[in-house]
Amino acid sequence: MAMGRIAILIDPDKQGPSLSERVAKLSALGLSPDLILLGGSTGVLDSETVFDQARALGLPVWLFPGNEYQLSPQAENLLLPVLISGRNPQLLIGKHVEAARKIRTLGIPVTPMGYILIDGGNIPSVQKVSETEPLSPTDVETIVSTAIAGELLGQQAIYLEAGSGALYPVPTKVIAAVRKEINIPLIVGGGLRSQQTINDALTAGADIVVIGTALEH
Ligand code: 1GP
Repeated sequence: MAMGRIAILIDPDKQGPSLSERVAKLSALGLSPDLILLGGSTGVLDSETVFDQARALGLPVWLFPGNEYQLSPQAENLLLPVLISGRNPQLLIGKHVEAARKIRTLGIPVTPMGYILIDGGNIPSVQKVSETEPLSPTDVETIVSTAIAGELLGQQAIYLEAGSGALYPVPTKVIAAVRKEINIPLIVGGGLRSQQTINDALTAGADIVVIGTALEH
């Protein structure tokens, strides 16, 4: 299997199986998790259960917040997304200003992350909530240029997102093209459901693949 890390995404807005049940589902695909991502387009983090469950399994939890109500000082890291594929000023700087002091008081490491939404064949909640248009997966040039711009602007990771529940994951061709041009970690998620698609994303150059929906049902 290709090198890379597997992240289980837990959406605070959705009821779902326990973390150990998700780990068992993942293991049925022949995979084991390296970390937990906690966050979603909407919703509020109203329970600390995930942290307890993750700790019991020895897994770090990284926040991947869709809003300032999904923050917790208990996490090991905060991926601070900047929606660089879109042109909504609120998601480029506005929300960050609103949450800045709260984030600082958490006292946990922050990784600024260029977040690039790519059409996955349906309309995911991130598209509705962000009111931005995804990039076309065939427009590799724009996707790569967006990732490079993110790196030049100081982002410390790039997330290629097909959207939760995407019909089609980010094509391996896109992952490979971005990987070739950036020198920061590459995270890929959205629509990854099978061992094959997960391994393909890792082989194409993803450092971390994110699996949410496939382990929720
Ligand atoms: C969403 O990329 C993640 O941010 C996960 O997507 O739910 O389709 O696995 P899925």
